[in-house]
Amino acid sequence: MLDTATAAAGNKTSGARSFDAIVIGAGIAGIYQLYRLRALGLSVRVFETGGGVGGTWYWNRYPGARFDSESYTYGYAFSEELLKEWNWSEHFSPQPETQRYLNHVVDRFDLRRDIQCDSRVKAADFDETARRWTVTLDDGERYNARFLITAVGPLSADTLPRLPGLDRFKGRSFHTYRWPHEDVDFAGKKVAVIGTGATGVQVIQTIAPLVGELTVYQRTPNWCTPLHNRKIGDAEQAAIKANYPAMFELLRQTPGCYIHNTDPRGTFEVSDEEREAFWEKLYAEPGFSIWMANFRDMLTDPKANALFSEFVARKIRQRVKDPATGEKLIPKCHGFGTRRVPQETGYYEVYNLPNVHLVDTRETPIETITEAGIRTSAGERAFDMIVYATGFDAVTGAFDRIAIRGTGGRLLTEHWADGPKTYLGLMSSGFPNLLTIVGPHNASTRCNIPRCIEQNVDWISDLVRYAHEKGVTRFEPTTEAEADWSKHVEELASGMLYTKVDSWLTGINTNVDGKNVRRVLQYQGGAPQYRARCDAVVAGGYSGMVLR
Ligand code: NA7
Repeated sequence: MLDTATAAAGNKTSGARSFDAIVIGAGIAGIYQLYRLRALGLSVRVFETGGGVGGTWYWNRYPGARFDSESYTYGYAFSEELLKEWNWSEHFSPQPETQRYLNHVVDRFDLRRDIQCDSRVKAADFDETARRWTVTLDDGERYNARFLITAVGPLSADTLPRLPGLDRFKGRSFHTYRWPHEDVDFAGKKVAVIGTGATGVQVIQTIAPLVGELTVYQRTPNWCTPLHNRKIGDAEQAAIKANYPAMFELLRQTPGCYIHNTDPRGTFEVSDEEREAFWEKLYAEPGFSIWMANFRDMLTDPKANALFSEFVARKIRQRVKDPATGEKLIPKCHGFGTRRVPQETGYYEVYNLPNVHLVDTRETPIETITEAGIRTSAGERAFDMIVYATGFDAVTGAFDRIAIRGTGGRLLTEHWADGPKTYLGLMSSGFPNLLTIVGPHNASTRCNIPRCIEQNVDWISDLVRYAHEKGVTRFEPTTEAEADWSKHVEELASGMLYTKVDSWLTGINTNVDGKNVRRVLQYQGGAPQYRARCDAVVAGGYSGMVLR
């Protein structure tokens, strides 16, 4: 039996069917987009699949889910009052607090009345005569609007492993994204976790002390580094708030809008002692400093990358008592930082516990899920629960799950069949009046995401206001501008080591047909450069676009 999150109190609204704008998704992006469009005096309806608001932070309620961005860098920056009144209790906020925060924002700005939950959009069709989008929900209800804005998130199309027998298992099983709303009791239970990405790591380190026995099925180990989370005391809280203006200014300047900035030195420009001391310092620092504030050539020079990977490998060997298990936990096929770096708290020490077992599924592949548990080539183990921490059809997956048809009835999935084609990662040719917050080719998925979301939303809101004021009823990028942007995005990524590695960052998902070819999904020039490109388009009178 596969458990799924049950819808919490829904709030289906009725009434008007025609709006100035429709937004798909009520996560961080959709909430802020609604706020901005409402301020322009537009009529807006937000459709949200979940039973409540929050997107990522509504669905991912698995044990141990928390930020890996510093909390105070992650909250919305658009309202000084909000910044002043909200206290983050930890440097890296746990999911329940983040969900409370997003609900607080929705209520504080009276946004809930325009958000329709329990409403999955299954199709969107552009009517060329009316120059409007018609949106169809799962239940067949239809709505229309001049502007359609997707705020569907880069990691919202969850995927189960492609294994036989998933439905046969008699115990409880969950994908981490579909975690039940009620508490799950792990006491004394035999639990399996499949998947060791950022999510699997958070689950594993959290439930290991609670369960009877834990078996981790690992296909590819990752380079995990310490999060160093801690509570925020009163004095620190006051200091963080006093520093907000300077901090947000810094976030505007760093490539990923984190408080961490790339070290300008090259790995081999310093002495061995200096390098070692620098890396020890990074390992002892909180958050993504080790990934974002490392030497400038860490993610482009294979030799620099190999040397630092060896440094992290030494840490893993020191922390895991059994040498054979330690070796299994050290990545051999990719270097540090070429996949998303999971941030951990005692993750490696979990494997020193007598009730925790590690199964390397490359040595002994999973053959099937059985009624009792999991069978690999080495035999069967019985479980009470199976946790699928098996990730997402990333970035484009959520778009693939909606039949979005532009001019001539062309599907967006067809337009993107050989890889995304976009202008600024915000629009595609042949899909007029459609705007994609955090779309492919956007800087957002390499970013402290709310910071880039705010930029996307502000840019989109300015365009919508411009169109509204000037009586523009149809806008879209030219095919030339789209081709140029797509080429620019590809060029920026070339030479980066991550492009040669399979992961969600390169659009690989072994559980989805057609997602076996590596793609460039992210704008790699950094957020400041991306922002400048977006601003230049506006300064050029929306250059590269046709406005009618
Ligand atoms: P990830 O990082 O995509 O991790 C998914 C994990 O599941 C990864 O270890 C996969 O192994 C594993 N997986 C997927 N399918 C299978 C099958 N069929 N058999 C065995 N193992 C499998 O997703 P997360 O949810 O952890 O993290 C997503 C992002 O959320 C994260 O980067 C943060 O940004 C927040 P693989 O590595 O593919 O061999």
